[in-house]
Amino acid sequence: MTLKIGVIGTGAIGRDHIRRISRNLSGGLITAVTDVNREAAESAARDYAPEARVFADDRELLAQGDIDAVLIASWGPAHEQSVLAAIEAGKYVFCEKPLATTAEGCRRIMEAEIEHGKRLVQVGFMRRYDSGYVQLKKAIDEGFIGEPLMIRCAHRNPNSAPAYTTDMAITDTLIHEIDVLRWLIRDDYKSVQVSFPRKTVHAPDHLSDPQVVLIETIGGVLITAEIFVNCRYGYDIQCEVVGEEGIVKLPEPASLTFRKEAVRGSAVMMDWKDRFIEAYDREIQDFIDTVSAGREPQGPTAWDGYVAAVTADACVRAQRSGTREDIELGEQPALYEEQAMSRA
Ligand code: NAI
Ligand code: ISE
Repeated sequence: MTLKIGVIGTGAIGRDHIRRISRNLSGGLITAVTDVNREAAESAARDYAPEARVFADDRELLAQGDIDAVLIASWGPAHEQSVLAAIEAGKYVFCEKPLATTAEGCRRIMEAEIEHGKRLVQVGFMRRYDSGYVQLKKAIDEGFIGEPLMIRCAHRNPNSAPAYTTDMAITDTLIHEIDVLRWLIRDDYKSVQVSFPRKTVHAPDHLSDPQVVLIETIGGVLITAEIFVNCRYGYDIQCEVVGEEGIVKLPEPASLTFRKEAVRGSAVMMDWKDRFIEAYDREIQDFIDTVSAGREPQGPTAWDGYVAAVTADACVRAQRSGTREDIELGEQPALYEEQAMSRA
């Protein structure tokens, strides 16, 4: 079966997902697109999905589009409304992070899914599909380093967009670590604290950059996560897990090594789109294959989106308070239990 997909939001990543579904992946066909910027939707359809009809908005797309599933890649604040409308229409949903910009919004989505009676939603936390993180997880699950004790990680971007703010370092950027680390060590978070080292001259006035987040898990693992979005030199994702018997480290992405003019080196990627290209392909292929077979999506769930939102909220509070902030998740609904911490 070919899965007919409607795309809501055709900016940078929406357009890229349309390209990958049309050109690289199998089993999916983009039949409908919409964007508040109609020209963006028309151009994405023209370039990569000539069969797609362009709709005025998400409601019209859901009501009139010939679709089995939607892929939501609009601005974060618009996600909740589109996800809820898609669930109401009984469509499968692949939603880019964040699932919603508030924990309450994520709760409303879980309630709608529970009411519907089965999981329809997969959240775009693609790092769970990255082969490096998958290797890390396998080593940890097999006890290769014994019990994990500490994690050190870094999320660095060469530069930030003018509208990027201090709390976006958490809600837009650290959110990937927030999701992937709890999946990696099958543990949830207890508290967070944020510290601000000396600010780089390359950050705009309104942005505190870099930041260091200290996260404690319920099991007692201590995580230090650096976010540095004007590091200049590249897009660099680091993760090292220290265990009782040894350490494991996220592999560096494959890159040509060279020796030239008395230098031995290798290039550092500059763009997140390239660094996680395989992971984006895999997560969306998995979504297409699973829901085409009539099964519930097996990637990150609405509960995972909710946990990320609650944790991000605590980090933003910690940025402001300068003290430790506790994390309270409440009970995990039964609908999400069997999948807890699994995939991929
Ligand atoms: P963007 O700003 O390039 O594109 C967003 C698009 O959504 C724009 O074309 C805008 O006109 C459209 N839009 C806004 N509200 C809308 C609505 N109500 N209905 C339809 N279209 C609407 O942003 P970008 O970088 O493509 O990010 C989109 C989403 O994807 C964000 O939530 C972002 O956090 C996420 N993202 C995820 C990444 C990942 O690594 N998984 C990487 C980059 C972005
Ligand atoms: C962006 O929104 C993403 O999701 C990228 O994966 C991330 O690395 C970047 O820092 C975010 O701004």
